[in-house]
Amino acid sequence: MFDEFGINAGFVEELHARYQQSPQSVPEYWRQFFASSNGAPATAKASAPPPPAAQSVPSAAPSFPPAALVPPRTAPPPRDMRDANGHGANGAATFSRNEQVLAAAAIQGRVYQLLNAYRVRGHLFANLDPLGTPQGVAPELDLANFGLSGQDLDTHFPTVGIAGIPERATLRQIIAHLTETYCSSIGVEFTQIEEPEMRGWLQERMESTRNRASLDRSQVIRILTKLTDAEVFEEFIKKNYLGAKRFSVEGAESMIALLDLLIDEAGAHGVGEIVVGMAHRGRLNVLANIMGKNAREIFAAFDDKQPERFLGAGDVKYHLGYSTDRITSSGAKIHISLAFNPSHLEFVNPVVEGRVRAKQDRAKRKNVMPLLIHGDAAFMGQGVVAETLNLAGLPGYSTGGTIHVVVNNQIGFTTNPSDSRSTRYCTDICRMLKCPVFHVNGEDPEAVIQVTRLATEFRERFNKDVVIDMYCYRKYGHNEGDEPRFTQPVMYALIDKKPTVREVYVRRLVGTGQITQTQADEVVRASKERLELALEEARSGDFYTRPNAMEGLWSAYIGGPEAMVAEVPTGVDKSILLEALDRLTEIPPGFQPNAKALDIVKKRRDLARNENLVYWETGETLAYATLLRDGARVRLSGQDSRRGTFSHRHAVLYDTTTGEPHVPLARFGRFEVYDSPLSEAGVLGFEYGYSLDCPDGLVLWEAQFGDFWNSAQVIVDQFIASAEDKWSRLSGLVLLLPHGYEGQGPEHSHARVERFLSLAGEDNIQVCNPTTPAQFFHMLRRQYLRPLRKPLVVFTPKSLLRHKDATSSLDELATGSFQRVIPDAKADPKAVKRILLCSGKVYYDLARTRAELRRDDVAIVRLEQLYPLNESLGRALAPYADGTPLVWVQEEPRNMGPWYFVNARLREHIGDRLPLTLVSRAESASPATGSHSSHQLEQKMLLTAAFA
Ligand SMILES: Cc1ncc(C[n+]2csc(CCOP(=O)(O)OP(=O)(O)O)c2C)c(N)n1
Ligand SMILES: [Mg+2]
Repeated sequence: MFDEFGINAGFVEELHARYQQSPQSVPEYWRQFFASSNGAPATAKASAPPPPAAQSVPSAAPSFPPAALVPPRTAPPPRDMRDANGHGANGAATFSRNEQVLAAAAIQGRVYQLLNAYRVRGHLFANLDPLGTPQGVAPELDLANFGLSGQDLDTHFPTVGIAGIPERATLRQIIAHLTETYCSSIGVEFTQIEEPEMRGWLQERMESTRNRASLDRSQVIRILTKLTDAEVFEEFIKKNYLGAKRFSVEGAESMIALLDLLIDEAGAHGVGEIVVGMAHRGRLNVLANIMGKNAREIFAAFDDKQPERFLGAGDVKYHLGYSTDRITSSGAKIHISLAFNPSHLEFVNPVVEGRVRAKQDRAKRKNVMPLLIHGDAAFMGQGVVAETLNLAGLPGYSTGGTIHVVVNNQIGFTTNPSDSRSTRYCTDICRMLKCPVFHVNGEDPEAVIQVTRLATEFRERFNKDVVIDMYCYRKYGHNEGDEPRFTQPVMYALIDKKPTVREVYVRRLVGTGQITQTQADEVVRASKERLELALEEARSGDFYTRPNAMEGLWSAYIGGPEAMVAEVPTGVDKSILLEALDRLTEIPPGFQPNAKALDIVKKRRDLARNENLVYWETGETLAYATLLRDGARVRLSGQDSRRGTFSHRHAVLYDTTTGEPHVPLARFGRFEVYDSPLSEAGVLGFEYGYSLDCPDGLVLWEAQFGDFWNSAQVIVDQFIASAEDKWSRLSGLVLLLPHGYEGQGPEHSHARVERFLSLAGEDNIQVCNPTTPAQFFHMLRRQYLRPLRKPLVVFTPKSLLRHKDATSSLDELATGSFQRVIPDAKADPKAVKRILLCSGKVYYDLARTRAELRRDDVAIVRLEQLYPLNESLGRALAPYADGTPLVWVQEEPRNMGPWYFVNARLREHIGDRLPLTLVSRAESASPATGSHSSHQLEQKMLLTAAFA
C-alpha cells in the first residue's frame, strides 16, 4: 500500500494504522501527510487491504525498526521538517511531498535506532562499579551518532514498542526513560536471546518499571536487616577470632540480601527445593544468615577445641555443606541444600546440577532449582564452567535453568581482571547459552533486588539459565591475613575510603525519610546481641560435630568399612535370564532396526539359550535388566555409551528410516542411557552429583577410554575418593574405564590404575578388574544390592569383549556371587612351583602361554578386586607351600599399574609366607609404546619372564 517507501513500507503502514485509530498518536508531520491524501497516500492502490494493527511490544529489539530507515544523506535535515508542510522558516514551500515523506521517516528511524542501541549497548554505559572505575567505552549513544542533535530533544515522537512511557513523548523523555532502564545501576545483556518471546518479556518487564524494584516498607527493612546481619557477622568474627580465615563477604554484603530474596521469590514461583553450589567467599555468612546454621556451631569450629575428634578427617568450616527448611513469605515451604565443596573452584557446579537432576527425576517434578554462586576470576578461568553450562540444554542433563550469581569483587586473589580474562565481562562465557545476563551495582541493594526478581521469574517462566553479575569489592585481602595493598594499591586506596554497603543504604533510607538513624542502629544492636548469645552458648557445650549424612533417603544405606557389610547372593534364576533375553529382542511393531544391530541382540539370546554362552555385553545387559526388574533405576552416561565405543553394547537401536530410538532395557523399568557431551569433568561431576541423590539406583559413568578420566581428576580426588572422609557423604557411583594393553599406543592402553590405588584408603572406594562376564554381572548387581554405598572403579575390557575365552556360562550368572579372587582351578597345588598373581586381561595371555608351555607347575591366581583386599586373597593362596615364589605379573610398566600398591599391601593379607617378585614392562614415563610391533615384542618378553 505504501510501496513508494520501499523496504520501509511496513513501518509506514503501521503508522497509518495508528493514525486511523487515533490521529494524535502519530507525529504531526505524519498526521499532515496522511491527511493530505484523505487518509491514504496519493499512491495507494484503491484495492489495497487495510494495514495490519500496530504491535504494542515489538517481538525483538534488533528486528525492530529498521536500520534501513536511515535516509540517504541527501535528504533534507529533519529539523527543517518540523512544520512538515515543506515550509521553511519563512513559510515558503521548499520540499516536494516525497522529500517530506523521506525526511519524516528518517528522523523517526533515527529515534528507533537510538532506542535499539540503548537496548543492545546500554549496559556498557551503566553505573555498575561501586568503586566508580570508568567503563572505558566509545560514546556510542551520543545523539550525533544517530543523525540527531540537541535541537531534536523536545520534538514529540511515537513511542511504539517502548513500555512504561506515554504513546508520544519528547526525545528527551524517551532518552531519560531508556537511560534509567538500561544505564543506571543495572546493565542488561538480553538482545542476544534467540527466542522473541523471552526478549519481549524481559523488555516489557524492564521498560515498564524503568528497571527498579518497587518495595514496601517491610521489604526495605528486610533488606536492611540482611545487610546488617552480613556486616555484623563478619565484624563479630573479626573481633573474636582475630586473623582467622573467614573469606569475608564485606564489600559484597548485598549477596546476602540477594539470596534471601531469591529464595523467597523462588518459593512464590513454586520452587520447592534449591541446591546451592558456592565457593569460599562469604560462605560462612551464607551458612549463618541464609542457611540458618546456628552461629554457635560456626563459632565452635573456630574454637576448634577437640583435636582427637577429627584426626585425619573432616573439612575446614568454609567448605561444609548444610541443609535447612524455610517457610517463605508466601507461606511456601522450601528446602535448601548447600552442597559440600572442595577448595577447587567451580568444580561443584556439575555436582549441583547432577543432584538437582536426580531430585527432579525422582519425583518427576521440576520444582527443584540449581543456584550457583561464582567468583569473577574463577567463573571465566575454570574450564569446568563451560563444560557445565553446555549441559544446560541437553535432554539427559538439563535441570530447567540454573540461576548463576557472580560475586564480582573485581579481583581474583591478587590478579586483576585485565590479567585474568580476555573479555569485558567475567560472564561472557555464558554467551554460549544466549541467556540473559544482568550486571548490577552491588552497592545499590534495590537494584540487586530488581534483578533477583527478574531472574527468578525468568527462570521459572522459561526454564533457561540466567546470570546475575553483582559488581562489588573485597574489603580486605584474599583472606584476612593477606595484604592487598602490595598488589592493588590504587584499588585499596579507594576501598579504604568507602563507607560500608549497609551505611550507604542507611544514608539513602534516612535521606528519603524511610527510616531513622535510631531504627537503623537498633537493627545493628539486635544482630550483635544474637551473636553474643551464640558465642556464649558455643563455649558452654559441644557443638563442633561431624555432619550427619544418613537421614531420609539415605537411612537404608551405610558407608564405613566394607567388612561390616555381608556379601549378598547375586545370582538370578536361569529362566528369568532367558526370559529377559527374549524380551530384549522384541521389537515394537513397525520399528525397523538396523539389521546388524538386531542380529547382535538376537545372537546374545541364541548363544545363551543354545550354547549356554554369555559374552561380556550379555553379562552387562542382564545385570541391568535384572536390577531394573527388581525396581532399581539404572542410569548410564558417557561418550557414545548407547552403542558403546567398541560397538558392543547396542543399548539403543535406531529405526533405519525415522531414526527413532528404541531402548530394549526400558521394558524392564527405568533405564536411561545417554551419549554424553565430550566432557569428562563436567559429566563425571554431574553423575557423581546424581549418585548423591540416588542411592536407590545404579548410576554409571563410562570413559571413552580409561585414561580420559584424568581430565576429571579433580572430581575423583576431591569428591569421589574423599567425600566420605571429609563430609560423611556417600556415593554408589560406578566408573567404567576401558583398560588393557593391546598395542593401541600410549593413550588408549591404560586407565591409570595406580592413581586409584594410591587414593585408596579407609575403604573409601572399590577398585575391580573383573575378567569374566559373570564376574561383571555379579559385581554390578552387588553394587546395587548391598546396602554399602561406595564408589566402584571398574577397569573394563576392550579386546576381551570379543575374546572367546572371556566368556561365561549362563549357569555362572544363575549361581554364585562376585569372587574377589579367582583361585587357580587347573594346577594341582602340590605340584605348583610358581604362582602368578595378576589382575585383568593379562590373565588370558598367561593362561594361553601356560597351556602352550604345558607348565602345570604354575598356578595363576586372579585378583578381581584390587581394593579393598580381604582374607579371600590369603584363602586363594593357602593351598601352596610356604616359600613358593609368588610373582605379580602386570602388563603395565613397573612404575604404573597395581605393583607399588600390591607390593606395599599384600603382606597385610598373606604375611611373609610367599616371596613376592615382579614381572612387568620396564619403568616408563608413558604408559605404552606407540608401535604395534614393539608392543607385541614387549608382550612376548613379559610372558617369557612370567614363566621363567
Ligand atoms: C581450581 C583452583 N585453582 C586455584 C585456587 C586458589 N584460589 C582460591 S580463591 C582464588 C581466587 C578466586 O577469585 P574469584 O573467583 O574472583 O573469587 P574471590 O576470592 O574474589 O571471591 C584462587 C586463585 C583454587 N581454590 N581452586
Ligand atoms: Mg573475585
